[in-house]
Amino acid sequence: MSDSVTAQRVSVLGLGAMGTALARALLAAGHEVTVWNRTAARAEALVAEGATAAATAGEALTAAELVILCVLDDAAVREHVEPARERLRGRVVVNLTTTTPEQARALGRWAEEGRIAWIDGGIMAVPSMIGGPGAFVLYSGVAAAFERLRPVLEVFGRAEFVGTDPGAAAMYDVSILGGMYAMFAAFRQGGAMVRTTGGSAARLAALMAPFLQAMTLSLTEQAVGIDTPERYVQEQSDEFTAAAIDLIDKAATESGTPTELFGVLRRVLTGL
Ligand code: FVH
Repeated sequence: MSDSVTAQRVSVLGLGAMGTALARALLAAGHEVTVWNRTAARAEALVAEGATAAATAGEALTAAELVILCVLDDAAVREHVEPARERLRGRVVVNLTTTTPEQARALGRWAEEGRIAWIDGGIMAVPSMIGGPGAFVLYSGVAAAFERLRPVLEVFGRAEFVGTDPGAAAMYDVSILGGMYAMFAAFRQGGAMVRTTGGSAARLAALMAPFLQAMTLSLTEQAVGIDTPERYVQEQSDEFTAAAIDLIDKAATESGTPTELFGVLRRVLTGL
């Protein structure tokens, strides 16, 4: 534990792959951790590492001022927090379960009515990255509670507060994931295309990765076009972009690979 961080009592509910990694990071940082999982056996390894197992979800929810939830989905969160609203009053609940922004907002409203400080989070990491340099977590909701507990939350990875709307973290989360899936779809398409010329997806990966990495630098510039379109001077015209996409579409047709991706790209990127 660093000198500036006081040991906190923290409860972690949900000990799947991610919840276990979160609890382990808290233990490693010297916090007093109570854990609970629906299937109790999953808590055993953490207990051997110093955690305390709660017998019920209700017990875990009231064992600490800071409660972290990392279960399957919104329904699983509600199943356990709804019966405990009175007992959660005055506590800080950080929900790291993936939900939609609207589900996060609804939980935020529910918590506010019960005087619970609710923070929603989106984990931008896989379990093995937790506590490492590449991990970051998006948070939104009650800012004062977040700032107070920031040193604890930073044990998971960089802590990025993105707004007081409880749905904000989930919205950034799904937007980032959307970017990832769009990239994967384009890579899959490209892999199929290069194979028709005797190439390989492995070679494409080696060539495409550094190029895409360089292209990500233009996202900040393109953000101006979305945030303040009136100030944006577009570097390439929509006609140029549409023609470039049409050419790729034609190459896909010639190679006998699917083309549906390119119609979507053309519409989204150029509106033409
Ligand atoms: N794993 C990842 O890479 C991603 C990274 C981004 C964020 N996600 C989200 O984190 C939530 C948990 O994910 P996980 O990886 O820990 O998931 P599992 O290993 O499948 O564990 C699921 C846990 O949820 C418990 N659970 C399911 N239903 C209920 C319920 N009705 N009541 C209480 N707990 C429930 C399950 O318990 P059990 O099956 O062991 O009894 C596990 O502890 C998730 O939102 C990801 O989207 C992870």
